[in-house]
Amino acid sequence: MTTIEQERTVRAACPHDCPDTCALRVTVSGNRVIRVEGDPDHPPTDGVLCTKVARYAERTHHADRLTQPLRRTGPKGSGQFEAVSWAVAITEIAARLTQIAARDPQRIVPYSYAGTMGFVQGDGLAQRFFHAIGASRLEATICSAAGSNGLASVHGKSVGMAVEQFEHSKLILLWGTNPVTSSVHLWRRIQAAKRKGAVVVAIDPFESDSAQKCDRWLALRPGTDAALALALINILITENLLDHDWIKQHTEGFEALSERAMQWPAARAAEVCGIEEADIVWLARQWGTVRPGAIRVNYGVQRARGGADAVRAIAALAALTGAWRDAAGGMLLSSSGWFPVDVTGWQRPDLMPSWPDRLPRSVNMSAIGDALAIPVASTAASTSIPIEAIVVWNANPVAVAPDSESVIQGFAREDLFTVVLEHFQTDTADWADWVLPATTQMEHFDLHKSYGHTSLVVNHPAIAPIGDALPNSEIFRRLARAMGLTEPALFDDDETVARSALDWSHPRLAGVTWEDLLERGWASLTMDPTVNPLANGGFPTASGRVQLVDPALGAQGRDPVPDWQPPWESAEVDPQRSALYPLQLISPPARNFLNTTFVNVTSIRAREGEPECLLHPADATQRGLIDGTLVRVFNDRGAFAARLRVTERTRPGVAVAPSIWWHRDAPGVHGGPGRNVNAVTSQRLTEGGAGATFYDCRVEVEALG
Ligand SMILES: Nc1nc2c(c(=O)[nH]1)N[C@H]1C(S)=C(S)[C@@H](COP(=O)(O)OP(=O)(O)OC[C@H]3O[C@@H](n4cnc5c(=O)[nH]c(N)nc54)[C@H](O)[C@@H]3O)O[C@H]1N2
Ligand SMILES: Nc1nc2c(c(=O)[nH]1)N[C@H]1C(S)=C(S)[C@@H](COP(=O)(O)OP(=O)(O)OC[C@H]3O[C@@H](n4cnc5c(=O)[nH]c(N)nc54)[C@H](O)[C@@H]3O)O[C@H]1N2
Ligand code: SF4
Ligand SMILES: [Mo]
Repeated sequence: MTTIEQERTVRAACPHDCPDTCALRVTVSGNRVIRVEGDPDHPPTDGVLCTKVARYAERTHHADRLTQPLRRTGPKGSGQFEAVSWAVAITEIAARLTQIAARDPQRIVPYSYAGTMGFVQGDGLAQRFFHAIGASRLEATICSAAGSNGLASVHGKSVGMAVEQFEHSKLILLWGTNPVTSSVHLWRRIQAAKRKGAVVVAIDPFESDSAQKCDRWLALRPGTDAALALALINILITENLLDHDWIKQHTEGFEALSERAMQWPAARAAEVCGIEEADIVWLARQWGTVRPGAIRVNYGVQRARGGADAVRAIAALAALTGAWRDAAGGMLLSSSGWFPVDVTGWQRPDLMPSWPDRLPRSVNMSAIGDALAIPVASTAASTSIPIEAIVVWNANPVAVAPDSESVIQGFAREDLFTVVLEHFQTDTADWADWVLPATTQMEHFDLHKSYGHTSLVVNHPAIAPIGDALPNSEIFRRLARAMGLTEPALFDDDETVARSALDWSHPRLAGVTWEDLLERGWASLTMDPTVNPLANGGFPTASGRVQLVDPALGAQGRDPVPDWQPPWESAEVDPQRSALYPLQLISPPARNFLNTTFVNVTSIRAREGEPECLLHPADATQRGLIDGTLVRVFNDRGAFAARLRVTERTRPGVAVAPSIWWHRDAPGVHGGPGRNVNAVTSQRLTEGGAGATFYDCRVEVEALG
């Protein structure tokens, strides 16, 4: 007999690494997700979702979901595993970690990023666990480190204008960002502004889906944004398009910045950026005269050596014209600094053995290939403690970290103990000793902040776990117990962890109660979105002013005044490499994927087609290549195969490979295994923030014969 299950609706949050952090309504029947929709009452979501998450049922109930703990049976990387019970898995993993910790707990490295951005299933209990055992710390630099570092220099923290205000701006600069792809709700506001006559300018080497819809597209060379910003400042100064009053009251360092900008006449920047001098002058006059003016700068500008300084120079533009005076003026990189997060209560760094005096070493996740290169038998000094165990959750380093060949070599080490918590058998899970099935957002509780808006969003579980999957939080509780740890904070339940993440006495949470939040599913911080909170300064810097110059950088051996630093892989820094590999390669997010998430969802992947490499007609002709050819994109680090697209959407000298495909989805090169774009990217780090330099990468392209 079949019974018709009653449908119910559950309030949830999108867990993904996307500034929009949508509030979701999930329709469930029995233990099946039927539909996922945007919450019409949550202003930033406004009832709309991207195509990816609108298809969340397909991902949740995918036939390939991992449903049981798996123990490796074949050689590393062979993909041979056997299913075992949770009891066996936890006991054996705990025993091995205990053994390694007895030698030196710093030999254990946690590796996680933004598979889910929730306070509970992200870095909550997991960090407490690793802190308590004294494991190495992870420097979370793979995405936004350079930009955050630059922004902290200028603004003190990641604060900026309200996303709601963009629809009232008259001039919008989309600087290194493609919101049609990566922030669809912001794009809707920009469209509204356009309908009211706003001028929208894309500053991007690639004519992205957003750039195509802008009034102007300035196709600068990758990694030259600071040069452009300094030239704009130069013109603002020489043509006196400054807000002297605002500068005087709310900034510091104007003199030194002016001196620097005088070294950047438009002609010099035009040469460095590879754009027309007249376009620079036009843009400076627009920025200096049109109000309200808003800059949406995003992470595309900070994936090259000088990314932090690019953000600093761009942020200075907003200050110099007093753009902040207007509600719809200023700039936005990330809004996450508005949330009163209590990191100590949430992640409990005090559980580290000698906190706060001597902390365990930290490993930069953007150079994990190099970090894994040291074998356990190494006798080198303590600066190079070998990694003997790596525990991965919410991340897919084998596919997303730069310089894949070195990352894979590291994960292939026989003496490395690897545990991967996952939904699917990813490129990383392939190299694991243990694969543990984790619940998805549809199956666990969480609480989210956002880096694009200013409300908290709750995630209630919509269905029971698929198979034997467990939430990350529960897996770390069980490991802690099996390792004999007794600290009560390691066993807090999910709601307690969520509540611990915020400072509830903070004025921005005044009036927000936990009960309301649970019931409604979201709560806005108490900030008036019609008022620019930074109109009268009050930046979270030591002086409350915008720091056009950051004296503290001197002590770190960096220039206190922002300047352009040529990319690592440029003719200025490395002429030999630039001659061998004449093309700059960027690999921005593909519209239908979210990093490597969703690549294995059939209907979504069908929309992306196959791995592609875009080249300008001049570059294609020079190499005798035609559209549709299968090409090999390569340098001395590695190679990947892709379908060539010849198009004027990229500028001469720049190859574009929309990303991030799984390695296994790409055709192999010359009989080798499939590789994605990270086969060619480098482990060099940015000057500020020690971030990844994915778009600071030189390659050559040839037909895959
Ligand atoms: N659909 C989708 N959405 C996503 C993601 C995804 O993978 N897919 N990823 C999410 C994540 S993790 C992040 S961090 C954000 C990223 O969000 P954004 O940083 O806004 O990323 P994109 O939207 O790709 O925009 C980056 C743009 O920068 C351009 N660019 C590359 N190099 C340079 C440069 O040197 N200077 C300038 N001015 N532009 C440059 C690229 O061509 C691209 O169009 O998006 C999030 N949202
Ligand atoms: N070439 C190139 N490389 C890049 C970038 C680029 O632009 N170009 N972008 C970089 C950027 S901005 C980022 S942020 C990184 C992204 O790197 P990652 O954060 O590693 O992102 P994903 O590839 O989406 O992998 C997240 C994984 O977490 C898993 N996951 C999701 N939710 C859960 C959960 O609740 N529990 C567990 N256990 N697992 C979960 C998903 O199944 C997925 O496999 O990639 C970087 N790499
Ligand atoms: S990925 Fe972004 S736009 Fe899509 S549902 Fe999630 S938060 Fe919203
Ligand atoms: Mo990211």
